[in-house]
Amino acid sequence: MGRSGPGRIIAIVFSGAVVGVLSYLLYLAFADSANTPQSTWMPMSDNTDNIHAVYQVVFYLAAAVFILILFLTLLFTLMFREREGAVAQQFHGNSKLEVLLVGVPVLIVVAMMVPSFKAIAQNTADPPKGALEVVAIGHQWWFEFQYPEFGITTANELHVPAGRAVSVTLKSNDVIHSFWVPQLVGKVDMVPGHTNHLWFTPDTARDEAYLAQCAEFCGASHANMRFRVFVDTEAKFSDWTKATAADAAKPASELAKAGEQQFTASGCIGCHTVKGNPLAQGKAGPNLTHIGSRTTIASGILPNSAEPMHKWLANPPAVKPGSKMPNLALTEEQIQKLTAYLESLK
Ligand code: HEC
Ligand SMILES: [Cu+2]
Repeated sequence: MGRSGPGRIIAIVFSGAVVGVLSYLLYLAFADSANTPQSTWMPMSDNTDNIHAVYQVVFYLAAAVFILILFLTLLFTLMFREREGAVAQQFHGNSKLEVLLVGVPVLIVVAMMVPSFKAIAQNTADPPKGALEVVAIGHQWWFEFQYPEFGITTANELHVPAGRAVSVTLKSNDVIHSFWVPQLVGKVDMVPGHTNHLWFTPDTARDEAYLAQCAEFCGASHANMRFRVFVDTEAKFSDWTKATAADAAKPASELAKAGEQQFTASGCIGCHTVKGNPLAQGKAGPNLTHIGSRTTIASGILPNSAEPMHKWLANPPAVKPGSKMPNLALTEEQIQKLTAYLESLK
């Protein structure tokens, strides 16, 4: 192929086709991941909208650079190769090209920098007045959530109202964790002895929870340290705060009553709080006052029903490696009582 005439056209078409097919295959490989529950391509709050605005600029610029460089590399390899009647060509000291090669990357960097600074300023600004205050505390390997305004302490399932800003104070009880709800708010670390802040305003209420997880390696069960965020309507959120601030329901069935006694006898009270039960004031584990109303247990890794609860109580570290809740060697009968009691804590 020559540097002019039909040879050049063949080289252009061939390079274009190869790069086109390659780009399309890459697109196919990743396109579907945009529709997964933890994809950042579906921002659902002001905070993630701001991040996504930057992400799109960076992504599409990077895609354009990738495609162009790939195309030119292939094209020049074909056009300027060594073959009969032609030597491989090298260029030196082309000042126009050099200005272009410095100028274009500078423009690209500026194009990414401007929206980045804008998003950083937006997301680190003070939260709007009247924001809902939440304190989130990272523990190995679960999340504690406190709502000072309502006197609520709960774990692993955060409820927030749609359309109202939520201001989260982040702390850690042990090592560094990171708070991340891909569709609602970007990562911010939870650092022991230091307080961080973030805020976001969820767009709309929906029944399905937003999946979230610790985003900073924090030990054996880091990957099992998940949580859920429920974005409720104002009315639903208000019902939830009332129900959750209340004392635990009194166990009704005989089995559940026996479970309440077992809860004391087995020493669960030393690590867990059940509001309304003066004996159960422990703080080392999650507050279990309304554990029966939650959708999941053990920081979102098991659904909340009798069978998984049974499995958890039988041997927590087997479900969650390294779990700070020890295997208490409970008998089958004790587990059944405890499960009935815990599931009754609505
Ligand atoms: C030494 C302290 C300790 C004792 C004793 C203890 N737990 Fe726990 N428990 C924890 C910790 C810590 C967790 C959080 C584990 C995790 O998710 O990694 C936990 C988690 C749980 C959970 C899941 C909570 C949630 O938010 O999903 C339940 C239910 C539970 N414990 C019940 C019990 C019962 C019943 C007993 C008594 C038989 C008991 N625990 C004894 C520390 C303890
Ligand atoms: Cu972690």
